[in-house]
Amino acid sequence: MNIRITRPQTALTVQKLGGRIGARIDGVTLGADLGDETVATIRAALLEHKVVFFRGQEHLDDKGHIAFAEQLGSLTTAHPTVNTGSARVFTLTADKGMAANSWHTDVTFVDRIPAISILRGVVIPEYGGTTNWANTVTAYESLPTSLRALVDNLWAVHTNDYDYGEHTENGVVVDQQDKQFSRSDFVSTTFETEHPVVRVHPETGERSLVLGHFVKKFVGLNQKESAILFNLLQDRVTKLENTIRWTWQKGDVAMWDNRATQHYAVADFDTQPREVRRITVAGDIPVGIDGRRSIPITGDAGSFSDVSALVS
Ligand SMILES: O=C(O)CCC(=O)C(=O)O
Ligand SMILES: [Fe+2]
Repeated sequence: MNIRITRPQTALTVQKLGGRIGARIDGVTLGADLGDETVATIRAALLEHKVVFFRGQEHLDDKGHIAFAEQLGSLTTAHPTVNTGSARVFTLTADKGMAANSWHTDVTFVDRIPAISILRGVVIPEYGGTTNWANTVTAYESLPTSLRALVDNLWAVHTNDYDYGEHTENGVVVDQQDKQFSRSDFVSTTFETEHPVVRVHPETGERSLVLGHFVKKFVGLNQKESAILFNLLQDRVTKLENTIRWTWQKGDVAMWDNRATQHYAVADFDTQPREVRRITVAGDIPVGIDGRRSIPITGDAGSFSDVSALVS
């Protein structure tokens, strides 16, 4: 039976889970019509903690998931290139142990990087299949001044047509889950975008590192130099103290600020089935410290995400 909870959700609590990232929000039943105050509290917790987790949301179906997400902003389509059978829902299913097991920020190959990703655990394996998030704001803030000076004026080219083998131990295609869609689907339209390596967050004003596995190279550096610098900076992002690891239960919802985090799904659940579904809230085009916005080089992401209402 589907019970519509209409009680006022006053008992909402935010429990910090890690020193640099992560909080659990209790006392809220996600869905439509949460009310301005509840939505504002959730948004504030997200901006502060970068990823927030909700347990016990088994009642949520795609419709309720979408209705919840719409209260946080306008939605993107499911994905710029991959069709998983729904206009809005990006479904990731696996039973061969595949996962997005490489550190990334979602969809950075387009200019309009999504603002918020909201992921719901639908089928959860008995063991393994955790997801990790890293805080890209604290990663920037903890850089020594010498490295800050280096990255403050640096730009990077991001693409969906990168060398997947470089980022995984066995060449498994990242973001290609099981047999659902192939690498050729994923790169059916090639996107390339130049982003500042340091972006200024549109809501908090915080500076964060924009890196992750879609980075192809740094502007002005060759491949070898790019790889060395990428690894150096990326290691700062993924330092364990800068991360949080979530062990999923069915009905959990994880929501992350995609402008301030990277994430990594651990491919250690053998052949157990795993299914998670994502709804994505549109984001604006990143702005660097000097006020310059990211530049699309190849591909038009207009149909993925409409930024006309977001860009000032
Ligand atoms: O499977 C997961 O836990 C995360 C997958 C992922 O990278 C995403 O939903 O953006
Ligand atoms: Fe992702």
